[in-house]
Amino acid sequence: MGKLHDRLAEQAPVLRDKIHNVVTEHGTAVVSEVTVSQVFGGMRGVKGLVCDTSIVEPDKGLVVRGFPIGDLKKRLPEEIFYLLCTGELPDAEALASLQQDLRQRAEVPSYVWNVLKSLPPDAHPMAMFSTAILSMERESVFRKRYSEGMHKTDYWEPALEDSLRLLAVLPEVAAGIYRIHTRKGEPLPSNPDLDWGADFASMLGLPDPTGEFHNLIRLYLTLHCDHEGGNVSAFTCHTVGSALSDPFYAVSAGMNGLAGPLHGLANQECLHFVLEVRNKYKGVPTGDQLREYVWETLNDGRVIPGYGHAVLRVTDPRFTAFHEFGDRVCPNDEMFRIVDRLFHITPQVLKEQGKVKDPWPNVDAGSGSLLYLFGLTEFDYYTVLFGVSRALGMCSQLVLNRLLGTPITRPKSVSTDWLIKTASNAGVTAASGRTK
Ligand code: CMX
Repeated sequence: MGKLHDRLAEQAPVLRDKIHNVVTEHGTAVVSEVTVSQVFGGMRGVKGLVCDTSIVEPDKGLVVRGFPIGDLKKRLPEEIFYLLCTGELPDAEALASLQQDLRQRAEVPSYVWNVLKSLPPDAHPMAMFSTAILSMERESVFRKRYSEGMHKTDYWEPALEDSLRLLAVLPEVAAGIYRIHTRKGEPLPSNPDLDWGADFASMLGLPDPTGEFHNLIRLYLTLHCDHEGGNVSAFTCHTVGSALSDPFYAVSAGMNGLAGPLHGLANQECLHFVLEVRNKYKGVPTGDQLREYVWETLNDGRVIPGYGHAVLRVTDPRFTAFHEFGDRVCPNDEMFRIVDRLFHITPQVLKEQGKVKDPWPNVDAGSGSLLYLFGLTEFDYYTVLFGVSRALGMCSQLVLNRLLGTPITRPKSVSTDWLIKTASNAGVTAASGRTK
């Protein structure tokens, strides 16, 4: 393995010492407390997990290893993987070495295609994607080395090997799923002369006379790479990996969480909304029409897809990056103009309504319309694109956790009766949150 491996090997003792020292010196310090509402509320805001690859700041958005995501939008996804793993952007030599590592591992085993083609024709692309990843578990070097009795401090090396193997094949597998699912033809072979994102775009087989579709896919893969550790897919992958299940098991599990409508599936809803607007007004509505439509949607008790966020309180910088792309490449496209007009009107309406904590657009508000423009019109495939990108984050988190010797995840669950009793004994009424 190349320079990424060597850099991680250099960093390993320093990182382990850092964790050892903080636990030794401050092991009993309290960093978070948990209320009854949080216990019943999906553990929102409970600080009980470590993730060093990225953080989500309410007023800044995604920050990858200290870099706001907006500053990384011109970087290749491979560079982002190196950054996620090491905290450093690779120089030209390290990038070339990582790309070489990926190329050497890029052959998709033939059984993966047999498995995919044997699934029912109406299998969801995310079910195909997760199944393909799981079917490759037999390739795991981690499992083989573990059964041979590898030392604990070595876990990260085969975890990195498995991650590189998985990331190397994902573009071809995901593009093949697109072609099988949409019946566009046989999967197309990988081109070793292309970078990871461009190769993926090219294997989808859509026309790209200007090269901008390649740029869009690279951008998409970079922007969706990671979103700290507590989101459903990252946390699932983390938990499965903590049992020392290898990266094929863990990433496949993470993808099953990403497939949910409250997580990775939301992007297709946004495109649906924009299409609804276009169909209703037979093109781009005026500002007044759109304002009226947004109000109607809210008054019907529906949400405006692509707006609001659990953590963010500003326009998502990933939306800004897609918006800039649209401004440059397709400013006159009807769908993009609707997205743009919604951006100018929706936050004001949501503020007037006064319910949402975050009236600003999130990452999903514009990406689907851009994909649609380039002929990627099959909504149900969009989460697979998201998954290819998010595998960068999942794999980097797995490698770091094995490197740090992170133990098996095992929070304590309690019964409802125990909570009621404990909260009452503490003199707190769950309803008022005030001390009696
Ligand atoms: N349109 C209308 N109402 C909205 C809204 C929106 N876009 N976003 C939030 N609200 C409503 C909520 O439904 C809630 O209403 P009730 O009090 O009646 O239940 C109220 O505003 C307060 O919600 P919140 O605290 O601001 O938002 P949450 O943290 O509960 O939910 C999210 C966050 C993203 C699920 C929500 O904003 C939403 O449903 N947005 C639309 C769907 C969407 O774009 N999802 C993609 C998210 C992308 C990502 O997570 O990365």
